[in-house]
Amino acid sequence: MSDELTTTVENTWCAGCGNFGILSAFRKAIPKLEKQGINPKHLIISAGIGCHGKIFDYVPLSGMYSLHGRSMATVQGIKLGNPNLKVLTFAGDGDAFGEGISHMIFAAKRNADITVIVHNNGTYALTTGQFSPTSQKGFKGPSLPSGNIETIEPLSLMLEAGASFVARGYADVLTTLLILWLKQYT
Ligand SMILES: Cc1ncc(C[n+]2csc(CCOP(=O)(O)OP(=O)(O)O)c2C)c(N)n1
Repeated sequence: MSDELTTTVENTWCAGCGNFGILSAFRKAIPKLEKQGINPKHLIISAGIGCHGKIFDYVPLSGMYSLHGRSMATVQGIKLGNPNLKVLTFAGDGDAFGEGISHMIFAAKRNADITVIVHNNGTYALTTGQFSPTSQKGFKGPSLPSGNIETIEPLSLMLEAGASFVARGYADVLTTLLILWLKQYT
């Protein structure tokens, strides 16, 4: 496993995108977790479809791409197949709280022992900026030129559904959040 945890795939995210912070935080967390006894070979990842999903190509970990809104189900399946693995998926906010919202609620309800990292940019980025369930009120995009009038609070929703750990931070804080979460199971 390379120290930098990089791959040869060209990064095509737009300059300044928050996805870079999440990628960098994730790369920093892996060696720290390894020191705490979590073998990266036993950390399996997945991703939905969207800009966020490209992160799957940028880290040399095992796993499988999923479908839009379905990666929470994919990692639950992997976990069921081998409960000794740690499973983690990256999801967009459209992915997690639009198309995949039922998977999120049921995974939280049944305490599925999966980690979901939501790249919450408040828009459907890959498909050019339509509003998503977490878009701020007033957000204007190609599908809603007059401005968004409704939003949801993802953390309260997950807590209400029964999630055992929820946390939210700016992309760079993720290293700490990841370690905190995974540590409680070691
Ligand atoms: C079932 C399904 N519906 C719609 C699409 C089209 N689609 C691809 S990416 C995307 C939006 C992704 O937005 P988000 O999940 O927020 O991720 P981001 O691109 O912002 O990282 C959509 C609607 C799809 N691939 N599959």
